[in-house]
Amino acid sequence: MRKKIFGGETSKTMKKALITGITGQDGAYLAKLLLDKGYRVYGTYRRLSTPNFWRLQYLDIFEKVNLIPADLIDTASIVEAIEISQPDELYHLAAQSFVGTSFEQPIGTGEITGLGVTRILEAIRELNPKIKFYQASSSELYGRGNSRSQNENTPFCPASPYAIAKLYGYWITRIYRQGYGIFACNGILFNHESPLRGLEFVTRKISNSVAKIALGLQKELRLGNLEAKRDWGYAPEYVESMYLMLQKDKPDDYVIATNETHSVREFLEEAFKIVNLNWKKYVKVDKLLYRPLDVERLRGDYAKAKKELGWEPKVKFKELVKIMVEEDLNRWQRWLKGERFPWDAINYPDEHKILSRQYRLDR
Ligand code: NDP
Ligand code: GDR
Repeated sequence: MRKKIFGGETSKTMKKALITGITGQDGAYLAKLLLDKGYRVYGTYRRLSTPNFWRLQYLDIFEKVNLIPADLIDTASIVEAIEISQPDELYHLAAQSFVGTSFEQPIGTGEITGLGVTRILEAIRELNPKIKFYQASSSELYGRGNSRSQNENTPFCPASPYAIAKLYGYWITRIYRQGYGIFACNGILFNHESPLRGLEFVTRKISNSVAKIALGLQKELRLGNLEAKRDWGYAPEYVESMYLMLQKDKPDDYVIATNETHSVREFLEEAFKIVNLNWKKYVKVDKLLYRPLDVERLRGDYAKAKKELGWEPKVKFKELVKIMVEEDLNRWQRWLKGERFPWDAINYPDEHKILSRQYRLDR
């Protein structure tokens, strides 16, 4: 057994949470939720040449969280993060989370998104098996299965290197729960979006582009498969389900979703409607943006979460699109007036500048 060390002064009653991936969309919203609940919040972040704390700054919680450098491929750094934070609850959100990139970096995705889970569970097992563990599982596990809607008993049929890495994470979580008695839960979350979503994901790519097109800053929007259907919910509500899972008496796995499904095409229509423009005039389908294999349709049945966690989605599809487009419009308007604030959009390169494996296959 390793020697345990204790982090900064905390009152005995104050709960402590460690969030891996605190710089990501869910990490930031979860940190805010837990701070509001009175937790002492620690979060791991990766050392980058330029800091990436804009989401924490955007939510005005940057000064309130405790940051620990750690990388999922470096076991020692994970052990260190747990030793420093001594958490009651560990929310494992860090991952290479973009399905498109997993086709470009299948091995790295396996290391980070798959094996990274075991590195954390092993550290918990060795340092303090009483730590409650949340694993960020995904609706991508269902992949290309053919059920009309998916619940906790639906068979998995992963369709990307990302999904198969998440499948490994899902099962290793169950194995540590059953084999070692660790309080470990899988939240099988369907797509959830927000103004803090990364710009490479289709919803935010659309909301950001619609805002720029409406303001005359962009001429066209290139997209891949418009027929893909997803069950899209609102991220701040989804992180609440993570917290609820770890407050139960027994660990279990839960689907978190809205039980609605909409296509990328519908998202486009709705988003352009908000700025009174006809999407057909601006959108081009680009086959380079198609994935080698895509998930066609997802719709999650969250009945178990409703019954056992009392969790339900409130923001549905149209409201979600509105929240995202209006926020991106507002940001670009503020930017044009000379206001400067923490924000990601100005740092992204145009997609046509990115040369990928698909680009080579196309030539
Ligand atoms: P993001 O991509 O926004 O955030 C991912 C986080 O992981 C970032 O903080 C990122 O750091 C960190 N990270 C990436 N690689 C490493 C690494 N090697 N070592 C340490 N940290 C790393 O994802 P989301 O917030 O949207 O998602 C959170 C989790 O939930 C992910 O595991 C995702 O796969 C899963 N998920 C997400 C869903 C969604 O719809 N959002 C649905 C279902 C599951 P950095 O900021 O430095 O890049
Ligand atoms: P997804 O999200 O793969 O479902 O994974 P994404 O928004 O990337 O894609 C959704 C669907 O839109 C289609 N699509 C495009 N996607 C992107 N990114 N860019 C495009 O230009 C484009 N055109 C069409 C895709 O082909 C796909 O069918 C997300 C991530 O958050 C995962 O981490 C998480 O596990 C799942 O949601 C649930």
